[in-house]
Amino acid sequence: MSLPGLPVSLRPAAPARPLIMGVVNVTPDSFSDGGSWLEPEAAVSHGLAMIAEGAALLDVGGESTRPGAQRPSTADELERVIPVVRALSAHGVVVSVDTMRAEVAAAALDAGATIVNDVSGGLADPAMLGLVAGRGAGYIAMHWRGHSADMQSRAVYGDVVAEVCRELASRRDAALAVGVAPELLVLDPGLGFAKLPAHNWTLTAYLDRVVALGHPVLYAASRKGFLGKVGRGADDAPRPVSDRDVATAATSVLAAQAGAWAVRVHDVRSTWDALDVWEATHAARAAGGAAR
Ligand code: PMM
Repeated sequence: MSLPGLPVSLRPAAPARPLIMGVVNVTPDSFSDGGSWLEPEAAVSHGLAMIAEGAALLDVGGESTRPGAQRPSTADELERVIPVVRALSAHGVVVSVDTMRAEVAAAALDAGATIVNDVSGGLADPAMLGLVAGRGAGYIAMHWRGHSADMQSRAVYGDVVAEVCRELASRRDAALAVGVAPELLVLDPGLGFAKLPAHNWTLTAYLDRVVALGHPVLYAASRKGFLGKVGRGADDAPRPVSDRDVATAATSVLAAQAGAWAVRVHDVRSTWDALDVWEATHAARAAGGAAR
């Protein structure tokens, strides 16, 4: 098993175009698309459409982590996620399962997922890291300070970049200590999780510091609240979730510039085009002004 786009021996010194991870939320209540893809058939066809648009992998989740969200039961999460993971994997899609529960992760790996995306970085379920290590799966460890019900009360930082990097490094150490393969470990600063808008902007501005921790980095700003506060609407109201994909695509370019491995987005098309712009510009710059 190696992470898509990144056999470790090929880890680029200069930024390469990030992969696009398409979001498949099989939940009734996610902030961005809750309820849209609750039926397995709808979730699968939405996922396949994102692959056709250029997504390299799909992240399937059955638990909403919006601020204040209540957790589903394990049984509900399994029922939502597993049929979708199985069907997408059968289509040959690289699937990550977005879960904090080792039991759900194990069932998803059995159903064909190859990566576990754990927004708690192993803090929510003590069995998670051992499971991932034992199965040789890819692992995305996100910066997290507690469950969604009260996480925003933990959005207190002196130096958000230094603290997120330090706390992520400690999750990295915990994962490596139980045997998660270093080349399969991805780090994610966790925008919106115990973060105020200013924290999200600062982490975006200094994403290269997270990259400097030495692991592939996932950047996941798509449609999040801080992106609703930019842009020009007819009034001063925040942009609705459905109108944040242009801002999201702009952040994908910033993530590319910082050297992210992948961006996790809901709208693949707009990020694809934005990354085409970044890639063409990057290639022209690398050519040293030698265009004829
Ligand atoms: N955000 C959400 C869900 N899963 N996973 C990772 N690794 N990083 C994130 O920032 C992240 C995540 C919440 O967004 P959604 O409701 O649109 O899925």
